[in-house]
Amino acid sequence: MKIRRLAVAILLSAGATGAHAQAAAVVHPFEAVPRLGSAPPRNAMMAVAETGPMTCSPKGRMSRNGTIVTAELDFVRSRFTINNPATPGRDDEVELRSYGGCKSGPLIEVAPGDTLRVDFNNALSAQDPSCAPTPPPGLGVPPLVGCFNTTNLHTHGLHVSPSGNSDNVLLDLAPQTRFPYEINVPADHPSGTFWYHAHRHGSTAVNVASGASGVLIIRGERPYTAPTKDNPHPIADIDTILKDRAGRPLVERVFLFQQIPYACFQNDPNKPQNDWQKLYTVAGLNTVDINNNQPNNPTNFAAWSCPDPKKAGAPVSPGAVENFQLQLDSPTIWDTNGRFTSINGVVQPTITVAAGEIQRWRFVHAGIHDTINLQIVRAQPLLRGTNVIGASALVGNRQEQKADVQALCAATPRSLVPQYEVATDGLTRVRMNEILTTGSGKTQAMESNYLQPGYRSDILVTFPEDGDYCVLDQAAPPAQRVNRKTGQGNGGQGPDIPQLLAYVRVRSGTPVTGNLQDYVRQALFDANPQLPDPVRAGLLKGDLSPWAQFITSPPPTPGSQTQQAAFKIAGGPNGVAFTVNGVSYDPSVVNITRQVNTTDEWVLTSSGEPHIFHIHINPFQIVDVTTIDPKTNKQRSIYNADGSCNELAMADTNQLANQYCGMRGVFKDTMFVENNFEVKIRTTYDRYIGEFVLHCHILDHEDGGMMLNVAVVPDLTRPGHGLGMDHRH
Ligand SMILES: [Cu+2]
Repeated sequence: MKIRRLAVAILLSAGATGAHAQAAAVVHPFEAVPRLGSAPPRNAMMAVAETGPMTCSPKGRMSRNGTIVTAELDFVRSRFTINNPATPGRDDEVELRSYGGCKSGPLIEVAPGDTLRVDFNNALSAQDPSCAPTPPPGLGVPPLVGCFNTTNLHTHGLHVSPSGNSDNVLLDLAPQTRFPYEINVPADHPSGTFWYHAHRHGSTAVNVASGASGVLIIRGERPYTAPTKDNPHPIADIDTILKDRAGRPLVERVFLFQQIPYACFQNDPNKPQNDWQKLYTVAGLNTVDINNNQPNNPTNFAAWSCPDPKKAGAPVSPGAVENFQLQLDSPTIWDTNGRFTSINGVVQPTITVAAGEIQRWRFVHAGIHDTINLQIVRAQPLLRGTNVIGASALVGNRQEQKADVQALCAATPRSLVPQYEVATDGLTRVRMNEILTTGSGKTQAMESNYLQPGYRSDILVTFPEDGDYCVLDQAAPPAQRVNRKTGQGNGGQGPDIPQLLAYVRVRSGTPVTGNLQDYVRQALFDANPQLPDPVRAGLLKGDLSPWAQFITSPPPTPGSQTQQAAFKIAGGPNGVAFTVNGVSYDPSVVNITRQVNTTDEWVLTSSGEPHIFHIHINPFQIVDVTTIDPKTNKQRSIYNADGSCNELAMADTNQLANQYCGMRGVFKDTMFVENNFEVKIRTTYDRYIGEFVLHCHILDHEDGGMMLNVAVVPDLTRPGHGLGMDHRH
């Protein structure tokens, strides 16, 4: 094996000084997401401490008065550092828009029935060149994009009012403005993993790319109760059964995945406004726009760097996200810029777990553009007992780590550690979903936890024995990548090379010798003797339906019309147009009006390249996914009658299983829509009246116009839709 830039080489020369010692990799422990100076917990479940140090104390406090939780959230430009394996020992200084001044927004934790008041303070500067009638060219601002210091707050996945000062993304909160959000989380709200992020049209991508996101947990303690005639499916929280045999809640870890495309610029010190046009790369300054199509310019595809300001001989800005076109608006920029996905603000953190311990990991994909194919893999041993994974010590940028990651973290049916998914997009599943190897022979394929921007996934994970493990972002199959030079290709299904997201060191504990799935199911069974026998026995079969709030969507309301969301990047008068159903976003137009407390079927499609459907306020059930059957040239379901994937789904697979497998019947709020596939969903516009949006969750697409306004009204058949008059006329 070629060992280049491998930390083992450095470790073997331990004791060396000077350059070697400087280049030695640094171990970065897993950090918990930041917490605000905290409120006393409302219930015992909330007292579960997350493991891991917390190095940043965000500005602001969280307080509780009965069921009213108040969180101060400051949106500020602040300086901090992000570790970068390409320059081990010298962290990158960044200056980003963030919540509370930390790398990730603070954890907000409430219970069903709470009122969440967010005392939101947009502390960004009112001097905002991106908001000028003609923004400076260095900001690379296309039509519909700009006003990066204007913002708002979205509670992604919550079933709450979209209006007024609740989850209202039609607001523009100007810089230097305070705004009192009040979000009433109904008492019958599902518990689960949700998140919050900036969502003002035009600045969403820049804000979220800067790190303006945080985790929002709704923690429930409603125990299982038997069904009654009046209440055939009482609400119960999965939190109440995720315990160990001693009755203690499972240790949980929150993973906020961020993909911050910061770059360091050589700004002219004599200019009052920075120009954000000359970006440092390892191949020199990139002074051209990547979209200006100069494929022969090597700096277009070179990893970005942040030179040591003391040695650069020219100004070096802190890492920033300011130039929309150069930093965000390219289908391959995340593959080429060399930046790493961070977890709670840390690149390649090290997690330590005991063998046999079952933990609950809550994944939140808060990146703006790129898929994470999350796999957990047993690391290959190396060099007579020495193991770079054990040393948490890969150095170099992503391209430079490629060979080592491929060798050390090779995913095979034997090395893959299963993930037992209990909730998708925060919503407890009817059945536990085992993410593992599927099929056999020619159709054998390894699954991953396919995290698209906006997705959440709660898994139970356990490590069978001592050793070292990799948390990987697995590469997409070649046919499903974008060509990094031309930007052409199917795309959207993952990185071009695998990336190591985190190290896991498994030490001590009790090894698991038998089948892991049986072990996890048996552990839940053993931990919950209070349950009635048949319910408890269901745990041995992976049946989570007593704790799943949504089992099946009602059928479409008689007379309802099938709705559609068809995503397409089309040619337009100003170049490209980002469209849904043929139109780009117009804030003054309501595109779709539906009636409250009715159910519709929707058909979701993408053409040209994949997009990601997200609709606010109400979750939806995935009823079916179809694709063209080459034999008949007609759309046909990719699912067998039992919900497993048929040969149509497996047809284009040789490494990663089709990500739609395991999704039939699942409730979600964000859904990948692959070109050449049709996704059928059902949704009920439950309870809440008002205007909200659907959009592509590739956030530069959203800013570019891939969004529609949806209004839910009392009665479609009455004057003014039951509101007496139509205020738009
Ligand atoms: Cu899109």
